[in-house]
Amino acid sequence: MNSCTATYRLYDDKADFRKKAESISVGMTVGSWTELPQAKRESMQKHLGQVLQVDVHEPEGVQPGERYADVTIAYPNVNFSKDIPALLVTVFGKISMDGRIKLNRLGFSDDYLSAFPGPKFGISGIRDLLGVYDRPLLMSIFKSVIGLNMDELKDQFTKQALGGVDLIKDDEILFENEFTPIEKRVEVCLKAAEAASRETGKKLLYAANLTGHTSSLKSQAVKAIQAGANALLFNVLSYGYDVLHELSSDPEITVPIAAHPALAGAYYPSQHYGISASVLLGQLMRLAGADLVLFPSPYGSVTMPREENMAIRDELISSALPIKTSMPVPSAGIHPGLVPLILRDFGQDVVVNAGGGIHGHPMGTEAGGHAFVQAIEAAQQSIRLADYAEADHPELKAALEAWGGER
Ligand code: 1AE
Repeated sequence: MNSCTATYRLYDDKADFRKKAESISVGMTVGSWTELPQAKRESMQKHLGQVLQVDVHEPEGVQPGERYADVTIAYPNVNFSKDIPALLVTVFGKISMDGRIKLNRLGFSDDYLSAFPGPKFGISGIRDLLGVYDRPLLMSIFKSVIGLNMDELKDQFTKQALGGVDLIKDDEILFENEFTPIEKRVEVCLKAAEAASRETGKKLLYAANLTGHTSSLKSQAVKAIQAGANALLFNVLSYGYDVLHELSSDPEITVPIAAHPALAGAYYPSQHYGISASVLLGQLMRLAGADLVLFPSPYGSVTMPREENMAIRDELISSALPIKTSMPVPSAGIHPGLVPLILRDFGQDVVVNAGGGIHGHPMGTEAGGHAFVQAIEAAQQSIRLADYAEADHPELKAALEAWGGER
């Protein structure tokens, strides 16, 4: 295939959708077709977009506002360079502002894909780093850390680590600051991780938030890695996918990158406008090289319809792409009572991720981690959480009393 494809859903009560599709395929490629002289048409032919499919949805009695068509258009590779900004502007630049239209899916040509090495680690690489192959992973999120000094930060890190988590990530709102600059907090936290590991017997990855001006990100990342960083967190949408692509494919960035979804809600929730969650948080995150991808779950505090959530998961783990898979991290408002649902929907290759669901535990942060570990043990053995809690697992019991159990 020497084209990339884009599938849109267009809403209109009356439009001739085929005509609309033709006008997109021409307007977003050669600009105008009928007005071109014959000689020019011949030279422009290789650039012309092609309508591949138009499926109109207008059942009898369709209500005003509900008539739509799913339209797929092929865009010749020759029109754009092999980077995500060029593809996005080609397939959804101007038309993203032209009426009720949502970009629902992308199709990548082999030629285009050849410019994307994808995640350096992916699911298998992260498991190798942690030495954990037979269960979901558990991640804890630093909370209320703005303004903390290094000792206070270390204290919170240690409590999380002793809770038995596999990964700890910075809060995405912790930026470069004078009290806990990235290279210092990496140094302090990783020392604390070593000490905790001696007690828990578990390895630990700490994803430090990479922030600052775009031009300083690489040097910040290298500084963090030289200080011992073994993972990074990155707010992809505020910088752009190309920044993640450059970081993830840089040979000097030798650690996994966790992609945070901050700002994604500005793009995907509308039925009529924007870019679907599975393109934003599934296809593009993986293509740009995210090893772990955070996104809202169907069950927590910031929810997303289950079907959309499963579509993200499918894009992250699909074997259709010639690059490594990305680890799904359904997040926001996760507590131990939700673990059976997470495992039902994501299986074992998932990171159970919580901030408030760990620090807000009635017996404290460390117990919060233990409660999740116990919930994962129970769910893996198909034991009801309430039964497992009664069998001498007081941390899980307290968590279920605080937040409720499986539904
Ligand atoms: C969807 C991102 C979730 C996130 O980054 C975060 O900080 C969640 O915190 P909790 O678990 O909701 O407290």
